Amino acid sequence: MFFRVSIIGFLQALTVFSAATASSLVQRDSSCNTPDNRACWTDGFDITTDWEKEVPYTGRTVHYTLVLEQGDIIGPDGVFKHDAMLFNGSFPGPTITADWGDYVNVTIINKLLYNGTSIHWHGLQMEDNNINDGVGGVTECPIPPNATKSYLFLAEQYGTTWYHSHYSAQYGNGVLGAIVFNGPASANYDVDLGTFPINDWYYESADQILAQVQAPGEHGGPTIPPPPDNILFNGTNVNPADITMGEYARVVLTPGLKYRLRLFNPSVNYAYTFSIVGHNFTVIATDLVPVNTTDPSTTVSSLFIAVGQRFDIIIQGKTEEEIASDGGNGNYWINATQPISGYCGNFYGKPAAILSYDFPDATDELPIVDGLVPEDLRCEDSTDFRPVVVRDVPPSEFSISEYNTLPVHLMNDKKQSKVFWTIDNVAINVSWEQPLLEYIREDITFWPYSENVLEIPPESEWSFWLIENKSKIPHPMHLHGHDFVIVGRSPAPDGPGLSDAMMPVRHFDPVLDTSSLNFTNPARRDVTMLPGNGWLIVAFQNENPGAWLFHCHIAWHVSMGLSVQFLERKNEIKEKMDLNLLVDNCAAWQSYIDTNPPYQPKNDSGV
Ligand SMILES: [Cu+2]
Repeated sequence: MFFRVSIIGFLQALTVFSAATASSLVQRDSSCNTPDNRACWTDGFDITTDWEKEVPYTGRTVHYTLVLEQGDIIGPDGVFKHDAMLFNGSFPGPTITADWGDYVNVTIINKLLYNGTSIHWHGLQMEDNNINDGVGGVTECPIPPNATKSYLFLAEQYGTTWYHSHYSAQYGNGVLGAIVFNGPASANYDVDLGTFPINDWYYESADQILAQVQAPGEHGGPTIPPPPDNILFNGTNVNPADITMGEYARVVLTPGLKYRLRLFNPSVNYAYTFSIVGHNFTVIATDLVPVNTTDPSTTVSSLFIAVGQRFDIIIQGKTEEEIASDGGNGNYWINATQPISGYCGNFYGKPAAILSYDFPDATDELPIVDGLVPEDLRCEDSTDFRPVVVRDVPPSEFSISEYNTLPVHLMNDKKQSKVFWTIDNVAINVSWEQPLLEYIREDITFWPYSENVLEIPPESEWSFWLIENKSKIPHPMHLHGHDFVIVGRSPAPDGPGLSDAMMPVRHFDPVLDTSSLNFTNPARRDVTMLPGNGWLIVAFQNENPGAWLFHCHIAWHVSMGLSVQFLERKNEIKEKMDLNLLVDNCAAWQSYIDTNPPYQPKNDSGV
């Protein structure tokens, strides 16, 4: 269910997206990728294929055009939202769908009134294609108002992900949508229910909230971000103050069938534990990484979903007899509850949607059974999932030094009266006019300290990073251009994190902690939690030339500086991609700001 809105005072965008329909070069056998054989894809390609080595090129390009407009709207719960920014007038924006091995061409038309934009394709590897990563001030200059930019990339991976603005905290105004790349799956299912985003929703604009959060709070500490005004499930929910306004999202199942649901968390701040009353479910992919379902631990009753993460799950629909024996009315609550510490999103209440069965005795009443409160997962995503395509990490290459240790601090700058998050002792602050790739294009090898660039040592095959959190607030860390493997993490605090005493400070101790690290096919994905007062070690292969952000995905935190730029295989960037493609857009951006427009100046890190 997509929520379509009318932008008050502005013309509704024309919906002009179109998907190509030409047949694939790679023909699929009719017995392949059926409900009983989802592991199969095309001749020679299946769930065991390592897409980093082989991709089933289809020779097809799928085209989308997304028009980004701005205005005040009446939101899905009936309440005015200030300065929403939406693709083609909908929240979430249109889902971009392609097959594994297709090329995807997305044209962005910026109709915002006084903001540039840059659109990032979250989780896509962008092999040798850093210039299409869509980060303003890193891989491109922003797209100025009334300008157009086309992004072109390969569906090298398959599964569920999303696209969003990477221009300050702009995606918090609604600048996001889902991406589905069809491919094989590690468990069978009958029906693909499609994407199901669950995210925080605010009546104020992201810019209004960011200004509050950047200002020091009481006693010089950070200002606690405001709680969300609502939590949307697939773009809708009832109004928490008056449930006659808006409507619950409903997922409708036929008894006995198996369903795939593609969960993702496009919040700016809110992380949650997802559960469905009376139902367990099986995880088949963590971000864009298919996971082995033969291990019983992949079937769970609840899942912690950090900001930016995706989980593809299989739900076995109950039989009519099972529904009857549950004593309910065939409707079950879908919950997105919060760890009670309040450290990974401000407390909201009991946001919910409804899973309903379509059968003769079905009613459209609300669920009767409240169900048990799911276990408090303490702001930590599970690292128990094992990728189908095994990637072992050579322990012989592992070492920790000052160079690859990245402390994360909260910093109160009294002179500026602003709070920052630093990583490696710098709060990143990029230049929209001079992205890092422009330095590379011009062969300039020095840049401001505030760019927070870390060069990957060119001789290393694997790159290891220890992130040490010097605050109680956990951070969902996201890497561009790679999936990282999670080599280790400080154990979850014993208590639910209600008091400081339950949040001991844990440093990585090479003598004591090295034995707890996992080098054998560790969990692999593109977002994972850095525990409060704890540490995280991730690793990735040094093989994708470019400038790749590694940042906290809480929109407020990355705006306040919590990001580095990994500069990888610097000397190969110019030979792998045409950096002259930067020039026209940077000239357009420069001439836009030179005209002294009614332009909203940069007031944060820029990313
Ligand atoms: Cu953060």
